[in-house]
Amino acid sequence: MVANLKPPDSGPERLRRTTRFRQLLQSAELEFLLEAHNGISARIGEEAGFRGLWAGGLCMSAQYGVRDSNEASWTQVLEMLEFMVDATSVPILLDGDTGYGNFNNVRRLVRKLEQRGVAAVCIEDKIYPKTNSFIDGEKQQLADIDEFCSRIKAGKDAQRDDDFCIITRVEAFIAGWGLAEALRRAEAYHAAGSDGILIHSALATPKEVLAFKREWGDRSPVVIVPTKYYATPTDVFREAGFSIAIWANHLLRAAIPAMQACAATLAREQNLQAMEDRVAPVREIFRLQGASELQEAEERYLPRQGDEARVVVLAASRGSALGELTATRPKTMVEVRGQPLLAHIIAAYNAAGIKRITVVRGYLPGAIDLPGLAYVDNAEYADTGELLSLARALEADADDGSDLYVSYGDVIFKRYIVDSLAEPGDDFVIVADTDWRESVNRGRAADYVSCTEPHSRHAFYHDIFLSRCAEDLPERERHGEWMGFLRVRAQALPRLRALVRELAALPGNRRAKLHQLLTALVERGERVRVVYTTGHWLDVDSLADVLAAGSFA
Ligand code: SPV
Ligand code: MG
Repeated sequence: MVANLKPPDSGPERLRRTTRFRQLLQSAELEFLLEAHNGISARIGEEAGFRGLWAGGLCMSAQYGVRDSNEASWTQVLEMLEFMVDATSVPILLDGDTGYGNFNNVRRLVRKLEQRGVAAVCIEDKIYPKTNSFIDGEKQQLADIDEFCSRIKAGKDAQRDDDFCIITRVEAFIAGWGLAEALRRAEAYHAAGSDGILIHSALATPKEVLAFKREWGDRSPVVIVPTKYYATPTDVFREAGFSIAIWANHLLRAAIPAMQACAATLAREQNLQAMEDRVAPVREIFRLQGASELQEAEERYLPRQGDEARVVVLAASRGSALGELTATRPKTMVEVRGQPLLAHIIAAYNAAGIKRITVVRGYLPGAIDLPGLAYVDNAEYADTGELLSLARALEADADDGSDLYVSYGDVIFKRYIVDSLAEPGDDFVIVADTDWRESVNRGRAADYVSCTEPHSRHAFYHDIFLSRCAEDLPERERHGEWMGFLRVRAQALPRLRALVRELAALPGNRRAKLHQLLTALVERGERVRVVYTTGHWLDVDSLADVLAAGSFA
């Protein structure tokens, strides 16, 4: 709420709030102020089209849960005003009660209000601590005229901005005095420098305020608060020539029955459903707070480098070799040690601090329903390969601001594998298992890698890069088995995207596997860093693998 508005008084196109309040006060039209008592109500009032707001003592006290008898301190009022000013761009007239003391308190108040961007203050001719005008008004004691005039004069002398306004409120009618006393006081306050008179009345008709206005004429602007004479048509005020009418308590009064009904319903029903369509959606709160501006600002100010990495898990295939086990779910949802393979994969990434995970589904997509994941569907999974699944995932998420991990949905692994992928600074990193003969012994298909150097104790000190990755690599060229993990640095993602798009568009590549992508990267001159490791992963291809995984995990 605060930050999504420009500083309201800045820029040549905007007049100061004080100036705009003075214009409202002095305009020939009848203007309106709406009550607001905190940041969000002020925001709502401005959005509705009000060109000024009334920070009323009654409602400001009430929102603190105290009485309108100066129980909230003047600095507590000031604190709330600061939020209201930040939340809005329209001028705010503070109901400053009696000025919270004598002339000295008023001049300090005026200085503080100017500093906080409050456009004007209204002070009433009673004694501190005041009581609300509608509670035993006739018993209320009015201030001595001369003493009250000293508050006005001190306030006017204290203001730095010529347009800051001090409205003086005549409580003569409230306290049971007649028109003559009201006029006598108004005249004295006018002479002391008051910018306008607020004439208050507790009658159900506008009789008193109309009589006052008739006698007062246009000596200075006259403000009214028609709370009690609300049935009066607004044209009556207009024709009488009042300057401003204040709707002094209506936002809070509207909120009270709504809150009471909500509280009673929830207490009774012990269930949220009964209320959901009668309360504002949470996103409406966010909107009023200006949450979107903060998101934009984060884009602008927060460094991108540390952005959280994300993972694409390729899990479209059924895994027919697992037979009955995949009759009702895809391979990635087959359980080992009481949890689907996918849950083990997620846990490994989560343990490395990575939680943005997208799963590409194909076979029985509805069966992959773990919470907290994003999903992309490859409807053509039955006759396409992993390259096409990766292409779908990259199309679905255009974010190139963070590193990307590509992982298979049927490969489980010890958590340190993610860390070893994360460590090198290279654009492309893969992990290769030096124990590749194990795959040969088990007679399963594997993606073999040929690298710039085989694994050895010396190789520990060297950077090793991929030369080629293929299933049919001659034995003498094999240095390891690719385990199915690829990490791509954010800065290299546009290049990966372009290559995947290009390869996926070739009709002959519909069933292409990821090892083809790795080899293509190398052929394009990309350096694919290889990290050698031994074991600690399992490619679940067969029932025997499922059993082995049971003990692995
Ligand atoms: C207020 O809104 O706090 C006012 C107006 O001062 S009234 O409650 O009518 O006194
Ligand atoms: Mg008040």
